[in-house]
Amino acid sequence: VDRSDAKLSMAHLYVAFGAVLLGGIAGLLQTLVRSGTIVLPAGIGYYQLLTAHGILLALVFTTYFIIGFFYAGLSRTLGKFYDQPYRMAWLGFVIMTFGTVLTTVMILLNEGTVLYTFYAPLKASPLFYIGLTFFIIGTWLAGGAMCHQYYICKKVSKKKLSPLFAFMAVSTMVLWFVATIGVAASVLFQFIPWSLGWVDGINILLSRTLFWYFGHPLVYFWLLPAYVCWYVIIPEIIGGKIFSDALARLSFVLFLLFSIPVGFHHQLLESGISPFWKFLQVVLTFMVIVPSLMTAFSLFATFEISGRRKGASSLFGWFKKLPWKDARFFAPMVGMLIFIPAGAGGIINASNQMNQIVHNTLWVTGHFHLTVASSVALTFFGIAYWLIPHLTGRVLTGRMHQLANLQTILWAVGMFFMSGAMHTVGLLGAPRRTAYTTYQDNPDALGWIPYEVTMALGGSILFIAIILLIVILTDLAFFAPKGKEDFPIGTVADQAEKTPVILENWRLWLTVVTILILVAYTVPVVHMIEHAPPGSPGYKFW
Ligand code: HAS
Repeated sequence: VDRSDAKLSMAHLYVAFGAVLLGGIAGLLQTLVRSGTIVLPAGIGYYQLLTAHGILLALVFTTYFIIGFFYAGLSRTLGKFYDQPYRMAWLGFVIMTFGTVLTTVMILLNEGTVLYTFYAPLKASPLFYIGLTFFIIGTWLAGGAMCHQYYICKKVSKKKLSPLFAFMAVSTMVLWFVATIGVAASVLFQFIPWSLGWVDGINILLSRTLFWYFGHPLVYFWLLPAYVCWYVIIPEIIGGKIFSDALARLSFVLFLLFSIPVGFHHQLLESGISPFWKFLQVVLTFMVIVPSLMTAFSLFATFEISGRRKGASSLFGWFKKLPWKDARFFAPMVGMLIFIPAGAGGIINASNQMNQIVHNTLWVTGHFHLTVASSVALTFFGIAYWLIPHLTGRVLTGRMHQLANLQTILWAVGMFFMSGAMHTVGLLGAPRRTAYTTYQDNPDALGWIPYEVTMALGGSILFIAIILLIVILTDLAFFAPKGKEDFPIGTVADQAEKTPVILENWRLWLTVVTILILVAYTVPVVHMIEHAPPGSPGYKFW
């Protein structure tokens, strides 16, 4: 990666891992409060910590990491950034960071205690929403910079297909553009005027719908960069080949098409949306499972083929040929393994009848700690172990491989206790997003406490893992021996079929996604606007 592009990428990674540390502290405290282990000093509230934890980890860490990783990967596969996109990228960084600081300060001042979903009628200071607006504008500039770079390079090279990494990064950012339209509309036209007192009500159902129009593709915005690593980088690390370029691209196209018109699966218990539209979006949710199954198939194929090339002959002999001691492989691999039960949990959530049992319970919190906080986070850590030394001109030594593997094990063990207890106690009815309470010593609620203590135990192990992570990454950025760490990019297997050019036809895919969104959302949204009950608190449009 070019040196100036490396600086750009590193700036994002510093903010990302700074957010991990702060968000991790908030997470540890909140799990101790929830189990009744400690009482917070100085008037700090449980929900304030929960908001900080959610925003710093689910939004700030992920977004900065993804953008930093993509800049580095684009520089590696397309070449040094041209001047204009480069300047746009830095401007995006400044605007995003201004928004992040503003929103975080509001949360710390207890002026933005509205959780990461900022559901109305919870109301924050206008500055909280203005900070979020700057954050989103900054990400649009980042996405714009990547698309611009991609466009110029494609024009210069005159090739119909771009490198797989670049295609995947651009598809992820296109997904982000389409998804953020919903949240931007809600923040600009509903929350800011309402929090400034310009209007005295807000259409709650519409605001939640616009949030989930964004909120579900948001989870694939987190997942797809992990898939970039699994598809493009892992094959090179294990000494194998990418199973199929066409299959990988098709799975990204399917994510673009099906991840947006499915937000209602977060609102299955929300009144005011007709069962027909919920049904339609549940069907589309089952469509968005397909590209993950394709990914699982492709990964197993890559592992098996490479293992057999190395001499494995028995049915599962290839398993032993994988480089288990290599931290660049081990962390993402543990993430992949965790994604098997995590994905199964998602399918349970998406099934209408089962959703009635798990919705708003700690089960859902358990689900997203396995998906985003394990499969995705571990993959991002695995990337950071080679990306940071690559960008700072240092090397990942054997000792650091061992420490990084210990970090992965600690993370998996902590998450086993925390997420396992969350899933179980969720099925026993424990609600999510609740501070410590025994509900006046209700026997059911008293029965939840041992699980909450187990969650706190898992949370404490995870916190130790975060400290270890920060130690490793600080070493890799500033103290590790100087040298050249590789940026692994896989090559496609010789027997893979030729990639059809149609897979990179953006006009076509954007038209299809627009149609799907219009079909899934137009009628219910019009209904929400027309039938907002007059006079109910908070039910005034805009
Ligand atoms: Fe989810 C709620 C449905 C995936 C994140 N989800 C959430 C929330 C978050 C979240 C944050 O339908 C809570 C939001 C809130 O605050 O309220 N989710 C799904 C479905 C999937 C899914 C169907 N979720 C994710 C991912 C996330 C994420 C990914 C983050 C990154 N989710 C739901 C629903 C709700 C929900 C409902 C609402 C619940 C409610 O009522 O509130 C699917 O995409 C999952 C498909 C995945 C698979 C797994 C494929 C496995 C692979 C690994 C292969 C492993 C290999 C290794 C090859 C089918 C690819 C083998 C190697 C060897 C050596 C053996």
